[in-house]
Amino acid sequence: MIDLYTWPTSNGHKVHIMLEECGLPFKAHPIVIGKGEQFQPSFLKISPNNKTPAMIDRDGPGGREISVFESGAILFYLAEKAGRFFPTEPMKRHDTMQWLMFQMSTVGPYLGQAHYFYKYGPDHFDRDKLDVGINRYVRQANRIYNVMDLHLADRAWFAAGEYTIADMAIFPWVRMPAFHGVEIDEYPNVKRWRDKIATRPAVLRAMEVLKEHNRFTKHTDEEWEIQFGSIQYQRR
Ligand SMILES: N[C@@H](CCC(=O)N[C@@H](CS)C(=O)NCC(=O)O)C(=O)O
Repeated sequence: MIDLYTWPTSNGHKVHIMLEECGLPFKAHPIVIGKGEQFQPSFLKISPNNKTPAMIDRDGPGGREISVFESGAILFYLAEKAGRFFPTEPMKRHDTMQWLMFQMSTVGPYLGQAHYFYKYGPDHFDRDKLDVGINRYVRQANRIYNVMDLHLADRAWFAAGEYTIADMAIFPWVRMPAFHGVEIDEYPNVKRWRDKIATRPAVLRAMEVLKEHNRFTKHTDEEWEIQFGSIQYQRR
């Protein structure tokens, strides 16, 4: 049995998708990041960077318990465990890995910063304090969509000519382009790819995981302080 400590955000969703696609039994334990549960000592033990998701597999390699943090590492772990969605043929495997790394190093971090400055920032700061960040990260978001759109112009999937963990990692990040100042119709290949994945039964099930916690209201002052203020930056 897999215990997944998670939250219904893009990084959580990619792991929910993989678990559902593989049919691996798991229990989702919510870590309420707006209340600071990511800083609890018990969570930091398995996720020292205080980020969701993190996973404990009671039946890991050799039947031993293992914990894994970082959503890309979790996808890689689950792919090896299930023997699915990460091709074994070397050329395909490296292709898949490079696009998984592209998600982890570029799509997630840059779009995440765009969310901070463009989507959340205006509720908490004067606009003139945000302009530098908005200019940089909304432009980066559009640059990244353009990279993806060109790549998908003559491909159905990101890597290996098949649906892999690279697609699962990128998909949740492009579900809400309005959060990072992107007009999806300007990137028709990304839109076609995204809309096809969105209808997969496993993906639909994955989007239900912890759905009751989904909220699109603005952060309260307390939530802001926890996620983006002094509580986030306390030394522990
Ligand atoms: N690189 C990490 C990023 C994870 C991440 O940023 N998780 C967010 C939710 S999407 C989180 O837990 N934030 C809590 C915090 O920043 O305190 C991964 O891919 O797992």
